[in-house]
Amino acid sequence: MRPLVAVLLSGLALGACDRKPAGPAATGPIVVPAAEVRGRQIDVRVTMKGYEPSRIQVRAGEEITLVFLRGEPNECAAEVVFPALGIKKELPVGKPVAIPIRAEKPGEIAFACGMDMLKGRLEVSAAPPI
Ligand SMILES: [Cu+2]
Repeated sequence: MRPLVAVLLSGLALGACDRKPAGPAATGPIVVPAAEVRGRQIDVRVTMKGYEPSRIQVRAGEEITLVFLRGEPNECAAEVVFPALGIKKELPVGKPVAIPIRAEKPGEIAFACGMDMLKGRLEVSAAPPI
C-alpha cells in the first residue's frame, strides 16, 4: 500500500510542478542560527505542493536537524507533526524552524501537516558497518 501511495503522491507533485519562485528564500540553503542545528542540516520547504523534499534519507543513529521553511500562507501548512516522535511544531510563514531529530532504528518516520494532508517521511537505513 505504501509504495503505491508514494507513487501517486509523487505523480501529483510532478503534475503540479511549475517551478515558480515562491517568494524570498525559495532556493538556496535555509539560514538558521548555528546553535539551533545539531548534526546534518536538511532543508525542507513547505509549499502548496507539499514538503520538498518529502522523502528524506538518514542513517540510524545519525543526528540531523530538519529546517522547515513555510513559503505560503495556506493554513494547511501551519504546523508539522511527527506522531511517532511526539513532535508538533508551528511553522510561521517565512520563518525557518529547526527540529533536531535522531532516528534510532531503521524504518520510516512519517511527518505531516496538522490535518494529515501534506505528508513526508524520513527513510532510516541501517547504520553502515564499522
Ligand atoms: Cu494540512
